[in-house]
Amino acid sequence: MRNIVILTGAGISAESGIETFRAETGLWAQHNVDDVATPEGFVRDPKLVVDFYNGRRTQAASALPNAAHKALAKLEAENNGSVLVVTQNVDDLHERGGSNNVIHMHGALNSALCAACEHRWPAPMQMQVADTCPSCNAPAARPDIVWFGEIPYQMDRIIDALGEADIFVSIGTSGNVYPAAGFVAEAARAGAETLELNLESSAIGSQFDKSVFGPATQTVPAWVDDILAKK
Ligand code: BV8
Ligand code: ZN
Repeated sequence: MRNIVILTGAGISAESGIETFRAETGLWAQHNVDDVATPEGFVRDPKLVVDFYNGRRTQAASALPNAAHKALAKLEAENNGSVLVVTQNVDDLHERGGSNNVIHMHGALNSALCAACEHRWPAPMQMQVADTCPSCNAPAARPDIVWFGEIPYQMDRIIDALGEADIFVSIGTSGNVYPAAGFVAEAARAGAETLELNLESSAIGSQFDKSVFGPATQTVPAWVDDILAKK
């Protein structure tokens, strides 16, 4: 039995055509993060924020899962032990690639959240600021996204899984955003082997036992084949 926890970031979806955040021409070069990804920004200009996520929802809907997403689904199906994907991504490419055990710690584009009663419902492709909650009727709809300063989802489940991991793999994340950037240390403390798969070393690259650099569509299927061969 071998329990595997995988943390993914924007890099795993890059080859599906979804922009990353911190690349020179990435999302944070085009938008001010304080305006579009904080609760304060949403209070100041809700339409700007809703439109930002409407655009990203449309982009994600036309993207397809790539070989890296599919390889992780194969790993989940064939590993002798649990496989949990903890993604910082708000697209649904892991699910469409075939993974079932996925935690969206930073929320999901295809979900809407009521700021008044916390009810969730499937987000329409184009949310409107005036959308009302189908449960309590309050005009308090917001994208179901964890903004800076908010607490990521399902932290208890993630910490438990890291504590039981035999292998922790970080794929396509720059290691700049906490608490996700702290997971490698948590997993190592619990005795897991740690591996980074990325185009280049991340901000926390030195904390991993091993690193493999290259595009996720190549490194992830190769790693999955390798680990399944060691069954
Ligand atoms: C919290 C919304 C408390 C979703 C996002 C000072 C020090 C330490 C921490 C803090 C601090 N000041 C504030 C904090 C906390 C803050 C934080 O970390 N700030 C940083 C910037 C300093 N964190 C928070 O506020 C979090 N909440 O801490 O709550 C708490 C926590 C736990 C328990 C109790 C209380 C909330 C964070 C949520 C942020 N939400 N955005 C959205 O719009 O999508 S963050 C944003 O960054 C995205 O969500 C994204 O998921 C996340 C991480 O980015 P990456 O995925 O890594 O993307 P990036 O572009 O950076 O990197 C891409 C990588 O891929 C690169 O390495 C590249 O080389 C690689 N790559 C590219 N192409 C490929 C590839 N790799 C392989 N193949 C390729 N083809
Ligand atoms: Zn409500």
